[in-house]
Amino acid sequence: MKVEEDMRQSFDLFFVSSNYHKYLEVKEILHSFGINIKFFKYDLEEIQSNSLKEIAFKKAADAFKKCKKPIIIEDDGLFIDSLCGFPGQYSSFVFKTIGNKGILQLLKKNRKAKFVSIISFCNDKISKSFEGKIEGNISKIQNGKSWGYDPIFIPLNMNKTFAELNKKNKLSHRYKSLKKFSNWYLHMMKSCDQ
Ligand code: ITT
Repeated sequence: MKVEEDMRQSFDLFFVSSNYHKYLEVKEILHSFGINIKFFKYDLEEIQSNSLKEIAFKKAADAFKKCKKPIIIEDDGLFIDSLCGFPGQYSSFVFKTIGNKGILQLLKKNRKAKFVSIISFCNDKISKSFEGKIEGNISKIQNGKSWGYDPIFIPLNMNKTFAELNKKNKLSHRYKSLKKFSNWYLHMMKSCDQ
């Protein structure tokens, strides 16, 4: 009953992105926390910055200006230790250019990496961000069929890539940032109602 109430309260929330794969994961994860979202497909403006948080903040402002409803956006990065954090904030561009094949060719022994997700919420009064991280390693070859870097990222203490795991949405960087967001959002919606 409580979850149904929360879902009704959170109905008018949009996920703004050009990436449908991200939307499907965000939708499934938020649904498990009792929050419904709708997709607003839009190619967000991305500033050049070393900070994912700053990029996310600007993306959220751009998304709210366009959508004119409460929105969330996400900015992600894959940070590889031996490449001094590359591709990091350039993950989208690097995937479209050299792709997983190119990344694998750059790596030798040290394969440590982490995925970072920043979820930013924005409405007419509030702008707020939530971060989630997952440590792991880059595989030696691509394993499994999925989107983005999923076929080459192995979460720490596991032996399968994100593409091969069926529980990705219960442990990913995205799951962690959305969990923090959901706690805050449901609390805020509840206090607005009182
Ligand atoms: P937006 O329109 O939402 O910005 P985008 O794809 O450009 O979509 P990002 O800038 O956040 O999004 O891109 C980071 C890139 O990192 C993304 O394009 C994927 O290639 C990759 N990526 C992010 N999260 C991933 C995940 O969970 N699994 C695989 N690849 C991921």
